[in-house]
Amino acid sequence: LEATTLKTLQTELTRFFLAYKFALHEIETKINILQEEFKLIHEYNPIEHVSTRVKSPKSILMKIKKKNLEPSIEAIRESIRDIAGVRITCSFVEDIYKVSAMLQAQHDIEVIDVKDYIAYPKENGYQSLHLIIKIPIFMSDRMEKVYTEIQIRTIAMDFWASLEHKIYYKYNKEVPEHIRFELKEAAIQAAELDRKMERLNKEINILKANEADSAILDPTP
Ligand code: 0O2
Repeated sequence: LEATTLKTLQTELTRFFLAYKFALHEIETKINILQEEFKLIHEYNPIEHVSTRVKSPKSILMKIKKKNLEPSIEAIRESIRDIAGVRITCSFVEDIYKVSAMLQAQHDIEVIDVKDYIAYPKENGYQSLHLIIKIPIFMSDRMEKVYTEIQIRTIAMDFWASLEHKIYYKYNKEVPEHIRFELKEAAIQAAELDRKMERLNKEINILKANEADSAILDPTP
């Protein structure tokens, strides 16, 4: 290959990955703003933590194979929509839908697809809400709309998904039937735990609201 061809390819690849990094910066800023403002207005933070990652070239190659894609930058850009990934861990299930609605309401975010694996968990028990979006990023000479996948889940869903991911890798995808069954059972238990914590939170909130009401009616300390 000619030196100039290689140089062009290098620039193209650098730009390719940078676009995803910039998209993640944009979304992180949006989430920080929502978090800060929500805390101020509602005295409550629905987000436990946020992480981002750009998919590794190796994982991109694996997806090209899996989807039988043409190995070109254009095909990858259009067909692999989770190269930029954001994971938002929320406190409660209802927070997931609140955060999702707040993001979807932003005009520069174009919602391409919503996969609700909470209402419809995957066969193995996986639960999360996935938003596939496009976000514009502005560079010195052009604007580009970049696909990003936002996964929103509770701590319990994240705990399950992280460990399930590890177990699958550890066993090289040859997981025996009883392990698959128990993993699914664990996912159901994680969902039960979520419902229990949400119920306890609601009960406490009612107690707090009643206390606040009686403090107004009876202002004596
Ligand atoms: P990684 O290592 O997290 O990047 P798509 O090709 O994306 O349109 P797909 O793969 O069916 O089709 O999309 P889906 O179901 O939205 O899943 C995308 C991502 O969700 C995965 O990315 C995982 O991060 C997560 N995910 C989906 N299903 C599972 C699951 O059963 N277990 C766990 N632990 N995570 C899951 P990657 O690229 O597979 O992996």
